[in-house]
Amino acid sequence: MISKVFRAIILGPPGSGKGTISSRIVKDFKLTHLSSGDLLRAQVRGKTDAGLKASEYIERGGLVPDHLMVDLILNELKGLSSVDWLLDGFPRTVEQAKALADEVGVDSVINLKVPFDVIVKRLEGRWMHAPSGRVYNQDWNPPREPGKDDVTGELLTQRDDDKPETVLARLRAYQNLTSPVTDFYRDLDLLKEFTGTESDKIWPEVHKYLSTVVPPKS
Ligand code: G5P
Ligand code: MG
Repeated sequence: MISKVFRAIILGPPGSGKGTISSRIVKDFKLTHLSSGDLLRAQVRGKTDAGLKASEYIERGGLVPDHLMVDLILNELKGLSSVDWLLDGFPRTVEQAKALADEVGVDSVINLKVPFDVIVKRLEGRWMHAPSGRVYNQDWNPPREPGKDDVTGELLTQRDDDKPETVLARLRAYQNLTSPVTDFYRDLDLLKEFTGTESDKIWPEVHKYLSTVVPPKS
């Protein structure tokens, strides 16, 4: 357990490995993982009002409107039993970053920098276990049994927004709207950037960095 509150954010373009690195952080540093994309997909599956509104933006590879996203995430954060968390995929615009800052402070912001051509290739091979958010890749980290989740044995699916044309729209949205979020956190002296093409090489660096900033575990 962590002895002092620690709140972190992981940023990076679609497919940069936020989910992959988050699952390793969560395991080693005992933070609660909150992925905005997983949260949205659960709302879409549950056909909630928010899910129905969000789905049209997600399908096109655009960003869900700020007010909807901010309400969803702040509400979810209030309901968490843990005070130590890792936000993955939020904030995605400067407006969202400001709305979060108005409610709660963060201690560290990790930014993954992975070239876009590497990303497009990766997303073609992504499979996921939608209920848990566990991600696989048919070439890089395949499930033990083809098409099935390692933990539950349930069927894996592909994300509709991983189609090549939607991936390009997501990368454009990232470039136009999400890149400025890194400047927001750089100005606050919270940003730590990691550049590379392989999560297995980025992860030891993230681990080393977090070990210097996360308060000792009791
Ligand atoms: P999401 O769900 O947040 P994205 O687009 O930000 O979606 P995504 O696609 O979930 O990010 P990731 O988490 O960064 O990517 O990457 P990942 O899943 O860990 O890895 C991608 C693939 O590469 C996997 O198959 C993995 O196994 C493989 N991989 C990882 N590392 C390596 C490696 O080293 N080598 C190889 N070969 N493979 C590797 O958001 C979805 C949508 O929801 C909305 C938007 O519409 C968005 O498009 N949304 C928001 N809208 C507004 N505001 C927000 N805050 C929003 N949040 C979500
Ligand atoms: Mg993800």
